[in-house]
Amino acid sequence: MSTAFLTCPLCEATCGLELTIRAEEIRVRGDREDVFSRGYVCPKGTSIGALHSDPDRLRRPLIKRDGVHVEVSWDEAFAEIEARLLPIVREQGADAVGVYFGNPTAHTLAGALYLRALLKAVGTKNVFSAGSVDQIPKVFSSAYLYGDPATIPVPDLDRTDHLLVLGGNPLVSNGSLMTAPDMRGRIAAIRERGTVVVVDPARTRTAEAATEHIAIRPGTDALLLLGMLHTIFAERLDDLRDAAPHVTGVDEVRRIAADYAPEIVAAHTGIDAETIKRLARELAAAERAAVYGRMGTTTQEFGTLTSWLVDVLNTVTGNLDRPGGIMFPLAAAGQPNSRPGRRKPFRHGRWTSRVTGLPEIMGEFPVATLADEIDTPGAGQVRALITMYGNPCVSAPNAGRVDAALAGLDFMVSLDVYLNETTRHADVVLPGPTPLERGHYDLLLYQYAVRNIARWSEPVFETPVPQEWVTMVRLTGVLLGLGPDADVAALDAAMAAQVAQLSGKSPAEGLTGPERLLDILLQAGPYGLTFAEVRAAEHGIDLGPLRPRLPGVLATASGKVDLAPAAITADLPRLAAMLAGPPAAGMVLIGRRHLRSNNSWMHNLAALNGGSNTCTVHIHPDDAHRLGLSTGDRAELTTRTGKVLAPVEVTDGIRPGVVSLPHGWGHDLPDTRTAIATARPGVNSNLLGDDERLDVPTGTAAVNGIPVRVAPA
Ligand SMILES: Nc1nc2c(c(=O)[nH]1)N[C@H]1C(S)=C(S)[C@@H](COP(=O)(O)OP(=O)(O)OC[C@H]3O[C@@H](n4cnc5c(=O)[nH]c(N)nc54)[C@H](O)[C@@H]3O)O[C@H]1N2
Ligand SMILES: Nc1nc2c(c(=O)[nH]1)N[C@H]1C(S)=C(S)[C@@H](COP(=O)(O)OP(=O)(O)OC[C@H]3O[C@@H](n4cnc5c(=O)[nH]c(N)nc54)[C@H](O)[C@@H]3O)O[C@H]1N2
Ligand code: SF4
Ligand SMILES: [Mo]
Repeated sequence: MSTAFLTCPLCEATCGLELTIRAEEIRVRGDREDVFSRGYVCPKGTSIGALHSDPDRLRRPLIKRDGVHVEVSWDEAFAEIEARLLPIVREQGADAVGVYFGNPTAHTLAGALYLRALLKAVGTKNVFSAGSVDQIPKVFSSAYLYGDPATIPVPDLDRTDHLLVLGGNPLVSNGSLMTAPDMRGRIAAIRERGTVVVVDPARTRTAEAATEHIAIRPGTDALLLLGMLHTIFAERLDDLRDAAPHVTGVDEVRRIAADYAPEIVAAHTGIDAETIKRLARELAAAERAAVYGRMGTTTQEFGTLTSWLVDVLNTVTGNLDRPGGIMFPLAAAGQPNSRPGRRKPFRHGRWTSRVTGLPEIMGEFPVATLADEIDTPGAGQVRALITMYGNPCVSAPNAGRVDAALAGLDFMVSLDVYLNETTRHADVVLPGPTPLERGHYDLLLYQYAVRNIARWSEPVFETPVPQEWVTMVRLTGVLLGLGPDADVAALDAAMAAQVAQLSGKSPAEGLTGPERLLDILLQAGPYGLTFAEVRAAEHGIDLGPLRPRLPGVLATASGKVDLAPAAITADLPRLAAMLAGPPAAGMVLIGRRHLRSNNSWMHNLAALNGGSNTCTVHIHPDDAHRLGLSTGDRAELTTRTGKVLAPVEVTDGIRPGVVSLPHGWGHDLPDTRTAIATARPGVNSNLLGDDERLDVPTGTAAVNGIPVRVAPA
């Protein structure tokens, strides 16, 4: 029997796990000595052994021959990629190759450290990621407020007395853009000190644990927040406190809010004016308050405006960069805003997408336009695709169209561990190690942690497949024209030498790969740690509570927080037009998550796919009665792009006029290899997702608030 400690890479909470390994059996519990998670674990974390042992998991590369995926050697796989991908680049140019990377990229060191070099080697403008069905509006608004897309303040959960959550369900999701294990415990602690208010069309678990739940009409959060701002200015409750010298644009925000009196926005939001005023007064009165918005505020039609207004409210109530308010974490490694020296202010739209003219943001186009780029002939048409750690056939809007587009490609290669809805289209599939077979450090997520933390976790088992960074470097070599057997060690060493030179730090002898890069980044980081020190602390290193970082954290041209950037306020007329029209009638569709799901890819574990984790339509009793639907009936949901049939669950946990359907299901497609998921497939909610309903400034898909027709099947 042996014991091992591991950072769970399955969501943003970064819990420490303790593994007990006896022969073939792996038992998992929370690591009670973890400096951050202190023993907390969720059902996904405890399934990490089952994930490691899943018989459906790919352990050899696959090539599609005559429509059937067969196992091949790594050399054959890379020879095939070279033979089929390079001619496309040569004949049609680099833009003919698209790249899509998905969510787990952010949860692995390979993704965090080796993706950029690969994208550079491809040299294509057609880069897409799951970010554009997720957090990009928050990234964008932060980039213009603070100057850098990675500079996103997080609620200082452990010291706040008043938390206002909009469109987030951290008790189920375990938190996002807010790395904070044990949200249940943290929310309970806030309630002991003060108040938690949840604004959500659904009465989620988080809403149930809160002091108050406000059931807003989807897509109207920007109006609610403007109504609150209006009250704060009208009643002279605004006070920036210590942030005041570092902020410009307050007067413009005041002018903007003047048009949005609570009485004017009430009908659209479904929240009465007195409640809006009370929410504003309570926020302003709290000594330490934080407003936090997540998926429901970003993946909706006004994602950018809403994300921006969340921070505006925090700022004018004196809660920016203040203990108990929203604060900027100081990560130990790899955080752009802790690098010394002047950084260039953020810009977007340096180029636009070929078919829909959408602006690039951080070198990416919205995934909502991926199918356009594949389907539309002409110079620069995407004819080959590289996907890694992603399942756009399930996760992207108008998924049916994405699926058809991928089927029509000339060549596709996927780095993935399952043969699923997306990778079934790949000509070559390259698997990677399990979370138990690779070293891990949460380079990205610690940049959003509610406490400053560093924790390394050592691989528990040897891997039967190459480490993913090795596969990525080898693929990079192919694209650089070095052939299928490029010297991975030499390429890696060259990369490390470059990073070392830029930072003036030298890695310890004997390290290679991500460990070597991490060593350099840690040494160059604000705490001057070394990889050896972090590795030695198997329960992590606590670097303390968040500390004020203004103005040094800023990279805007003015050197101040730009509270009313034109790139954002330019979208206000669209909101005003919505407000000028009548409050929306008709039903709308939103999404939901379950504690035992992880987007589209963990339904193949029996312990997670079952019980209350069901793919059903939640509908309010009033709507169900009107439509003649009861629990267990099947409903037909129809939108502009598609139609699905799913069982109904009548519940007063959802607002009238709104139905919810979880995403990540629809596992009944042919040619996949996920037996357990396929046996209980659910339906793909993104067949209903509209690739034309976007948050306009960023092109992020509004997967929430989709007009839908509901009828008995
Ligand atoms: N309607 C609707 N759509 C949504 C959402 C929603 O709320 N509603 N949520 C959106 C959000 S927030 C996100 S982040 C996206 C997610 O969108 P995606 O990232 O496209 O989808 P995932 O389901 O996370 O797929 C992850 C893929 O990575 C693979 N994988 C897992 N571990 C590894 C590994 O170690 N190595 C490799 N190579 N592959 C691995 C899995 O097999 C799977 O194919 O979905 C978005 N889509
Ligand atoms: N168990 C589990 N955990 C996960 C994931 C998972 O799939 N399963 N996915 C991970 C990923 S990739 C992410 S990005 C995070 C997401 O983390 P969260 O954002 O915390 O999770 P969601 O459940 O998407 O919460 C969005 C909430 O917004 C509400 N909502 C929808 N439309 C609106 C609106 O217009 N206004 C308001 N105010 N609310 C609205 C929904 O009802 C829902 O409760 O979770 C992560 N953690
Ligand atoms: S909350 Fe997230 S990090 Fe923690 S055990 Fe669950 S999946 Fe893993
Ligand atoms: Mo996400």
